[in-house]
Amino acid sequence: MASSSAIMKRSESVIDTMPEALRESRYHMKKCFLKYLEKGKRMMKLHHLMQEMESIIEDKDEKAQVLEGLLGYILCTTQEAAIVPPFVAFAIRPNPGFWEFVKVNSNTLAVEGITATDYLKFKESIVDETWANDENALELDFGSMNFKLPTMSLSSSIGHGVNFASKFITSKLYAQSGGQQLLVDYLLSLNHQGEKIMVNETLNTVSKLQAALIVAHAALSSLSNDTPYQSFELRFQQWGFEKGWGDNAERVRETIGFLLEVFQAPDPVNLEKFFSRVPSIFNVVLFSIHGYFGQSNVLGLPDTGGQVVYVLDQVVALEEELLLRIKQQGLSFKPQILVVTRLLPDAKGTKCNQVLEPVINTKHSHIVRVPFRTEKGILRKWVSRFDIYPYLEKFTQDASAKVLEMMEGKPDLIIGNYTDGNLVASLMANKLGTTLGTIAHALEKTKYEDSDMKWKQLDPKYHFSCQFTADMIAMNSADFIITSTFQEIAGSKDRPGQYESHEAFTLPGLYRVVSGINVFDPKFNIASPGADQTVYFPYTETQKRFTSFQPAIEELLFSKVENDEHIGYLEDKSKPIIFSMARLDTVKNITGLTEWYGQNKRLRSLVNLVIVAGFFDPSKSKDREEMAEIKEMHLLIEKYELKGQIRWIAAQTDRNRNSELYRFIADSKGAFVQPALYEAFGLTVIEAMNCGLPTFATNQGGPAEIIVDGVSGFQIDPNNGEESSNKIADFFQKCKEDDGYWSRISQGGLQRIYECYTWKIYANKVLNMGNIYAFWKRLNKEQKEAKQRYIEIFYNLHYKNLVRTVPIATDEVQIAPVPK
Ligand code: UDP
Ligand code: LCN
Repeated sequence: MASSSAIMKRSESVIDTMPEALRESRYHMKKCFLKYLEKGKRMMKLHHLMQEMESIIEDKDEKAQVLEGLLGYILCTTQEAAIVPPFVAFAIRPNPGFWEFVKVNSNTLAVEGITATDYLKFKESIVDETWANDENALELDFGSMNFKLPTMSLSSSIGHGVNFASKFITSKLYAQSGGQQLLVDYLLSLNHQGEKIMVNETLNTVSKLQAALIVAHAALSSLSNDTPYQSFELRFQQWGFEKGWGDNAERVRETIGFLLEVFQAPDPVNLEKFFSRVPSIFNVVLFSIHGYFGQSNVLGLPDTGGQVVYVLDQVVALEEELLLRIKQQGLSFKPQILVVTRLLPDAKGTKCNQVLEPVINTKHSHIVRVPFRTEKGILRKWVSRFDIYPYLEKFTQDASAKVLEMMEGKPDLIIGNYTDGNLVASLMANKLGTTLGTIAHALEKTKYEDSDMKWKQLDPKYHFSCQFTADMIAMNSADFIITSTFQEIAGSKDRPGQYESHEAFTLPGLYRVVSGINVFDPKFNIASPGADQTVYFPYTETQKRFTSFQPAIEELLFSKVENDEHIGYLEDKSKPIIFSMARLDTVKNITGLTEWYGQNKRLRSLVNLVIVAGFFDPSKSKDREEMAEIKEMHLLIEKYELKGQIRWIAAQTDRNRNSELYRFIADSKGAFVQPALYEAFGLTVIEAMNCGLPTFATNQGGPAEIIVDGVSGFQIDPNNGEESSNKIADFFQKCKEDDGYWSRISQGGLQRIYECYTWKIYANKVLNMGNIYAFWKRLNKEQKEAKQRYIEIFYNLHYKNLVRTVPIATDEVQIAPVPK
């Protein structure tokens, strides 16, 4: 690691410090750069660069000196390098969101700063020299369309766009004469199906509105707080006010107070408070397209994981918050939320072939299913999310027509989920002029190493050319982007964020993105999901426990029978259990956890292992990755002779029973382990924590933000099994020695959840975003329109051609009518 003195010098840029750093150890560096060049053109990641450098310097002290110096620091912050003899071009990331590019001539060690464009050309020339040198190669520069928009500059502001937007809006209201009139005009435009809200044309100027507000505020101070709005509604109407300010005198007075403060002086805090009261959202459309999307029996089916859980819980939370807000606004309108998904005639025992389904635990929300249509009619069968692109444009048209019919008008807010949902949401929002929010859940680009450079190779299987293009379109169309964590946007110290990796990248032969998305864009907002607390509640709440599941859970865990639902058994039932549950994808690393357990005798002596994942017969899987993981699980159980200490249970679909399983494990004073190689967020982590189960979760991705290590759970390194399994063993050892330790961690987890990870917090934040960005969008209308035109050209001239390369699925069987 670099010493602090070296870091202190790093106030300068790399281009300033690198020449000196190379000079400091010129002899070794010359050798080192020659070694980098040895294998010719190629890409090198940080660990390769380090390995080769370390192999060059034989003397231990000298090695330490170099690594501790400035050069060590520069290398530590390097993400990758493109070797194009005689140059080595470095992509350096000193801090989240900050990148520098330099090229070093290996013969002279001369250093030159280069632009992102030039760096990308270096990369391209490794795989496609002609393209790299083509002066007319297509370059995308979405940043060039942000000609008037401000961006943030502090890393600590990333993901808090609403706060920044409020400041900027406030300054804009005061920057130009007539600025405040923009706000008055906005309020005048508010309505619900033609019915005016808040103000009418009587108060159409700042001075008229301000004067009326002052009078109203004074009049309200003589009324008791709980005086209903109806008792002064008439007087308010005479002054030019309409409903929407509040349901009683206190609330109306507060709302008016916030606005008066905003009119009096620039005041972002009161602006934010005021906007949280503005009734501008009643009808919301959510898109979650690829399926299976349903309310039962869908988890465990291909492509169907946490996103479905998230969206269903999201609807319940948004409806609850909308109902509360509408009541508090003194209005009596009914909100409406539609989740639009694909109708799957081949529903495989799910309800995914039903057109309309009320969302459980809501009053006014529905799932609406719209089929995929091709020239041959309705497509019956499931298609993978990677192959979904040919159906989306037609789907958008059909879905839009359905939504307009059901809502009897335009929605106030459209939110997309995942690439397919975000693209459709952006097309529809653009057509209707509706505010657009997008949610990635997981961006595929970072899941596969060099997926951009290797797109040609990967395209037949994954169609990344379509996916990355669709992602760029949606990200740039969105008025706001909701993320679950900071990491999702700008990563961590060592790892770029998922969005950050879209700042500059290249698909050689297709296009070069020189400015894709800026993580400092105020559209980014963190709103972390929660877990349904009527289902996932602490094991201590005995009155609420779903005790009827307990005999079945006893059987699931402890019977010695091996069948389609469980294999393996637990010899010593008195031991605590470490538990994991996930889809059996490679990235979830369930096999990794099984291996760590197999190899760690101490851990094995302390606890049993229970896994819920996949199923047991690889020949029944459609997915190559899953097949390999199933085989690997069987091999590991045999290799480490785990039977007697492991229970492997097939994927479970009943969330109530699953929640009781988490609590059952908590009763055994066990723990939950989430060992993923990378996890975007990790709903299982917060489900377990909500149940009071101490949780060990991967330090790669979202969970590193959820858990404060040693306080609300533990972080483990999925790439260091020995260290991780010992950390788990240490915990159980300590629990034996310290009676209260287990409960302290359990409590710490619960506290963390209640403070940061609940659906109530989420819904409140998202609706505030909807309100603020609706106005923001109006303020930045010209710029938004210019960008949208750029996006439309890209969509029509490029994306559509890419979609044509994706094969269109056909059904072998005759098409049946779609059930009503
Ligand atoms: N899940 C489930 N049964 C299983 C595996 C997972 O019900 O066999 C649920 C789990 O409780 C969680 C979701 O599926 O609600 C998985 O979400 P997560 O964010 O952990 O991962 P994803 O599958 O989205 O990558
Ligand atoms: C997708 C993932 O990969 C998970 O990490 C998230 O928890 C899930 O979606 C819900 O956002």
